[in-house]
Amino acid sequence: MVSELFDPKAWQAVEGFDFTDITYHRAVDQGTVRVAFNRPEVRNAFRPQTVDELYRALDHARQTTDVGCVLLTGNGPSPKDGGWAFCSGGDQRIRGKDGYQYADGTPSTGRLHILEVQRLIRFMPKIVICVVPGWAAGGGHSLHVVADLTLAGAEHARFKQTDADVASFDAGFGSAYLARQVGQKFAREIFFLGDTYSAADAHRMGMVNAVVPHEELEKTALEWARKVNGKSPTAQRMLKFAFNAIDDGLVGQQVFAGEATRLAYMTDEAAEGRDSFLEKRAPDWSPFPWHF
Ligand code: S0N
Repeated sequence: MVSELFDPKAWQAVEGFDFTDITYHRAVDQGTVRVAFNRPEVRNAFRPQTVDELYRALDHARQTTDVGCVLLTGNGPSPKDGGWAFCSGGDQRIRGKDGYQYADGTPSTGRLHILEVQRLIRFMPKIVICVVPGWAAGGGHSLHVVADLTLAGAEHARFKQTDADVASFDAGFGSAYLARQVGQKFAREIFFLGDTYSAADAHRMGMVNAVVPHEELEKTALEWARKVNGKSPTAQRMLKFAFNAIDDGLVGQQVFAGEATRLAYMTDEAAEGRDSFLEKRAPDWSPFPWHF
C-alpha cells in the first residue's frame, strides 16, 4: 500500500526510477503526477537521498511536456503510531556539522540541497499543489510555502515552524515569502513562537487555499489538478511567472523574459531575423508593424 489516501485506480507508477524515499505516480486520465515523501515512520523527514530523489522526480515532471500539474504530498500513516505527515523537514538524526549526511557514509557536501528543490518548484512552468495530510514542520513547512497552492486535511494537518527550535533556519522562501502570504505579523509569530496551527488556522492566515476532509484530500487535489490542466498551458505558465516576478528580482525578470522570447520565436518576424542572417541579405521588417 502506498498510502491510505492513495487510490490505486487513479494512478500508475512512473517507470524508470528505483526510488526508496519517495513514490512517483502519474494519473491514469490526466496530465498530473503525484510525488510523495515515503518515510512515514519519521513524519516524512528528508535525508539527502530523499532530496536527490525528490529533485529527480520533480525535474522529470518539469520536462514531461504533457504534464501540467504536480501534487506534492506525504504517504501515511506511520506504521509506528498512526500519525500523519506531509513532511517534517531535515532528518535531524543525520545532521552533521556542515549539512546532512548520506546513509552510505558519503561525506556531506556541505550543501543544503533542499533549497535546490525549492527553486525547482518555484521556477518550474507547472502548477505545484502541496497536499498536506498531516504535519508540515520545519523544512516541510517551507516546501508548502513555496508550492503554488496548498490543500490541507481538516482532521490531521498541522503547521509548525521548528527551525528556531533546532537551529536550522530557512531565511529564504520559507520565512520571507511566507510573510508575503500571511503578512509580517503572522509570519514572525509562526517562526518566533513555533506554535502549532491547525488547517483552519492556516487557512485563516492565508497560507492554505482550502481545508477538506482528510478522506477526500487526494480526490480533491485531483479535481483541482484537472481544473489546472483544463486551461491554456501558455497562460498558466505566464501567470505563474508573473506572480513570482515581483519577488524574484532580476531572476524573476529573466524567467519571465525567457517565456517572452520563446513566444517571440514563434512569430514570422523572428523567422525573418533568422532567415535574413542565414541567407546573407538585409532583413525585411516591412510586414511587421510597430503595434500600439
Ligand atoms: C513534526 C513533529 C512536530 C511531530 O510531532 P509528533 O506527532 O509528536 O511525532 P514525534 O513523536 O515527534 O515523531 C515521530 C517519529 O518521527 C521522528 N521524527 C520526526 N521528525 C523528524 C525529523 N525532522 N528528523 C528525524 N526524525 C524525526 C521522531 O523522532 C519520532 O521517532 P521515534 O518514534 O523513533 O522517536 C515533531 O516530530 C517534530 O518537531 N519534528 C522535528 C521537526 C524539525 O525540527 N525539523 C527540522 C527543521 N529544520 C529543517 O527542516 C531544516 C530547514 C531546511 O529545510 C533548510 C532551510 C535552509 C537551508 C537548508 C535547509 C535544509 O535542511 O537543507
